Amino acid sequence: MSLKLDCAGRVLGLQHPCVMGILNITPDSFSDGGDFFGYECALQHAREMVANGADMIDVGGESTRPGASVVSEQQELDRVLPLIEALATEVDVPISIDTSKAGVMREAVSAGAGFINDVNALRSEGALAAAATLSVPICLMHRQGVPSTMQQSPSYDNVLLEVEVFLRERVAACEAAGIPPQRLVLDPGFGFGKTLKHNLTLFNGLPRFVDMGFPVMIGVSRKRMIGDLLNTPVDKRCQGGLTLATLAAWWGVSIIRTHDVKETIDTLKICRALKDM
Ligand code: 9MG
Repeated sequence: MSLKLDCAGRVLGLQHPCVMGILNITPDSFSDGGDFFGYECALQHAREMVANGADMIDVGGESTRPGASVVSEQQELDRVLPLIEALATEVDVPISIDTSKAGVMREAVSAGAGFINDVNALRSEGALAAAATLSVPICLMHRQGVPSTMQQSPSYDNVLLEVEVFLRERVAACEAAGIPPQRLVLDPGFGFGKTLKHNLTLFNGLPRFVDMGFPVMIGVSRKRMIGDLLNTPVDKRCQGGLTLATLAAWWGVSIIRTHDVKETIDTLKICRALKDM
């Protein structure tokens, strides 16, 4: 596995786990309740995450939370492009675009994004072909079902095996489309068409995904799996997320996607000190 990703000229070193700060520009975003909706607020929040040490920022204009409403390509572009343009000149960390739409991928990369985070693993119309023309890394995430119904009755015979097979198939599709494996990052997709038991099984299986030979990314920040385990509302799930980030980093996960940047960075510093001994 390569120990760095070239994100359109901004290099993300993967010798140690990286922190991806979440910037949702949606009125219904999952865990910040839309607090950062609005250009100025979002920009300020991104600046703070970078000042706190975020290694990259993930900009999303369409919520992927269960039951979220769908937005048009134009709405998504109107939300994300001004921010990507501003961030690309103001900060020097890679900017990721969280989208499944081919048109948004293209426009975001020409505005300065250097990484594509696709929760639909390039299965949307035109996405594979678009990603093949853009020389940036891509995160392929597993999801069962679609956001509006994915949590209604998720079902697997063997969740670990099925997620692994899915990711291998998507890697093969990327290779067939001309996307080199060095540009791929894999994500088992916690909370996307999974029960608590599925999520826990997948989490325990993280070493198996790491062994696939690609950088692995995870997103568990403030998610329901933590709320279910701790019986806590969204704003009281940071500690649970840090525990999971610690375990993931210990097992070799490369990128942690989180709302709680500063706390996650502190946690990873402790892991790194122990690993480097
Ligand atoms: C956009 N988004 C929300 N949750 C996510 C997760 O777990 N992984 C990735 N890659 N993206 C996510």
